[in-house]
Amino acid sequence: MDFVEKRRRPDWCPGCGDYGILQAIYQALADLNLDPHNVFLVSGIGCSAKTIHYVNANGAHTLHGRPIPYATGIKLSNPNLEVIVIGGDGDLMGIGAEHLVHAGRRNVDLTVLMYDNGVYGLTKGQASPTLRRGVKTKALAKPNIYDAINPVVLALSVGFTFVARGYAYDVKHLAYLIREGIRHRGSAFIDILQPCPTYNDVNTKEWYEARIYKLENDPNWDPVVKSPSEEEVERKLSQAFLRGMEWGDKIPIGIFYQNEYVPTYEERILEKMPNYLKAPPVLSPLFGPDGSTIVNIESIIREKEVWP
Ligand SMILES: Cc1ncc(C[n+]2csc(CCOP(=O)(O)OP(=O)(O)O)c2C)c(N)n1
Ligand code: SF4
Ligand SMILES: [Mg+2]
Repeated sequence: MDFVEKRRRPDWCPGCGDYGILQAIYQALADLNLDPHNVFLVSGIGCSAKTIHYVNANGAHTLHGRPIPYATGIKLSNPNLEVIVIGGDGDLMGIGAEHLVHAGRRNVDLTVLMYDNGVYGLTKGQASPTLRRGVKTKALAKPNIYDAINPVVLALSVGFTFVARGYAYDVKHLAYLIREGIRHRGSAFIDILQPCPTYNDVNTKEWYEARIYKLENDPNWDPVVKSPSEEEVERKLSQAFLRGMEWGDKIPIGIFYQNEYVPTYEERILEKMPNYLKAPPVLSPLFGPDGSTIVNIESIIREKEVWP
């Protein structure tokens, strides 16, 4: 299938971390040698959400907070696609937090990339749910009075089976994390520390680079669950939580946890519909040979008594 090349150019502010993330996405997709027509990026609304227009693949720019349900529908109707969710920290930790929680429980084979800049960039710098209490960025009149959500700890708590954190300006390392997240069988969550030089003058490039370190530089760090034993899962989760809590003078990046022994949502469906992968909904014909619709939605709706 020919794919029309998208030619839109990024219009993020100079120095925005989103440029680094975009490069890492390009690198990861190229490394995996994925065909553009087999990749689907789904974003919410925000500066981060514009990413889908700059990648030569399928894309949907949806509603603020709703990229996860949209992506879940795409993946379940066509399980052969690599579906990647692009969301801001407002998108995924604020208005869409409930969707993130339930994505973890379901373990749908999605890769969620969260652009974590501590602010609502597109709407001019209000505090996002990841901004720490007491922090006053230049866009805030007074210091933030809310406590912050820790995205890594939240993702671990709700059942994501791959949890990592990257840094926008370390493109090579971030590309590696995105690649591993896409390869992972199950729901992957990557928290991406992303400087926003326009509105967040606290968590800057210099601030991060004085603090971040790589988990994998510790030769004893092993985040991957290698057997389905409860003891091993508990041990790997506990060490992931402990490292995930670390924030301040030292901030870890890398893979915190990976477990492929949890059945994916697609595998759970297979138990009920053995033909699901061979004949997923996307391949079901909508029209018969005479052009009439095969699926009569009205009768389904009436049957369920949605309409009187
Ligand atoms: C339902 C709804 N509520 C509010 C908005 C306004 N709005 C647009 S983007 C945004 C916040 C974006 O912040 P974030 O998700 O962190 O993305 P960033 O711009 O920082 O990348 C808000 C509140 C909207 N578009 N739709
Ligand atoms: S407002 Fe911040 S996040 Fe948005 S494009 Fe500018 S620097 Fe990037
Ligand atoms: Mg944001």
